[in-house]
Amino acid sequence: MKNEPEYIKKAAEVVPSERQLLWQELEFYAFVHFGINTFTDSEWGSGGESPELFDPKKLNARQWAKIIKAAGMKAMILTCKHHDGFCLWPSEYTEHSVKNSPWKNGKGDVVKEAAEACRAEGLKFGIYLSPWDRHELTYGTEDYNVYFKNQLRELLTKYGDIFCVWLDGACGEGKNGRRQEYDWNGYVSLIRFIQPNAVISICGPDVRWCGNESGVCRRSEWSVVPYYYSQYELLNAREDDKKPPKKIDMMTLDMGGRSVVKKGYRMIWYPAEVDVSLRKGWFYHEREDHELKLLSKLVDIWFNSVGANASLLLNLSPNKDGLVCERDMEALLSLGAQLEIEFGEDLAQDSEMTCSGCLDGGYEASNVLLPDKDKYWHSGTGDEKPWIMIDLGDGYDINKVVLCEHIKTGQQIEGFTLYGEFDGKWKKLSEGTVIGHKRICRFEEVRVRRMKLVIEKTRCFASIESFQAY
Ligand code: FUL
Repeated sequence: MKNEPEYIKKAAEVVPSERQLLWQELEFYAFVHFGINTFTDSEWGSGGESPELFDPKKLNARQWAKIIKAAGMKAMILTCKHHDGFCLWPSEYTEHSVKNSPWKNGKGDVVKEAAEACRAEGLKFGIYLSPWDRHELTYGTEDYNVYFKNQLRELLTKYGDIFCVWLDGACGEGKNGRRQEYDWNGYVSLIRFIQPNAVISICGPDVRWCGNESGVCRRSEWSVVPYYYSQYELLNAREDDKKPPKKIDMMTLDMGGRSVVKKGYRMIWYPAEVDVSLRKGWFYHEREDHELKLLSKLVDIWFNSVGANASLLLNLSPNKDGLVCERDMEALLSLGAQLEIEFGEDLAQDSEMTCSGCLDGGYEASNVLLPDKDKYWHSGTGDEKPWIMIDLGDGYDINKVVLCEHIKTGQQIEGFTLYGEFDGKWKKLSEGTVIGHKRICRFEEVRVRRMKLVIEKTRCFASIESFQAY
């Protein structure tokens, strides 16, 4: 029996909610930054822009959705209202919206078009609603909370299923700016009540910001982290002396390792999301037409997030016409094509699996080859270094192994080594720390028949839900 301290056992018992599990499956989805900034060529609008400026004559949300799908993404999150307060839907609660724009004679609704396009393409749809609002006069008073909840209610009731509500922690009011006491609990209750399956990201309890906007996550991206991280952005969004204490740092490298768990904090399931833009900025600017990320960079970002126990939120910036321009489209389609090539055929499918041992009652090693998410290998709790071995039946050229932990039973694995057998000797192919929802091990292509995954360190037991080889 593994003899671990109580704090480790407790951390190992933390599991995701049903909505987090559903979200986790998406892995790769799109942000769409579109709004008044698209027409003023800015990133942060002042709130003083005239709705008359908004006129995306060729707007085609179906084009966005088709590109998103072809790039391999599973959902779209639209900036329904950015910091400038301009609403992409005809909100009842403000005049600052599409209803006072020349686009479709004020009869248009971008949120509706985007939500419908997503459904037509089989994508999930999510909303970004900026808490910080530079236009709304009630901002800074209790009335703003009423306003914000009214808007949330509109968005959560009129556009079908919403998979995510993305609440941004940014605020640029500065020292002498307006201060808003946000009713976070009220927002959460409302969202839970209307759309219980929606995750609330960033300023919310379900999905954590990875800490940067450059597309990198940690070597050990723990999904189980101290509760206080879920409060960081809430405090940050106020922009005043109640800013988060310096010692809470969203950029810290170790968010959930043993040295953190040891301190006895309350731990929660709070997995990471990497948000990054295809372009330099979030909104479209012609001057940035030459600053798109290269395919190799995008592929790296994908592997280093989706393949490192984080999800990837990649941003598209439709232009003034309301279209994703040609070069952005090409970049995204190439990414989709590249991912298809990388994951053409899972060579592990018909293999034979053996292991160091397993828990009785249907937890054998061969489960890792079954698509059923509830079938997995469970090492039992007695083994210090459990292992699982795959025999592909013949030698195959392989450069990637995909590993998934059964996160429904918590995140347990702290370290692993992957070996390949060459002339009867085991050679290291890859090693790593956490596995979590997904870990993709990439290595120089080798011809190999047998591979062995050794779990070097785990909290209570080891579980593997899926083992794939490409
Ligand atoms: C930030 C915002 O200030 C940016 O404009 C953008 O929306 C990004 C995704 O989040 O906090």
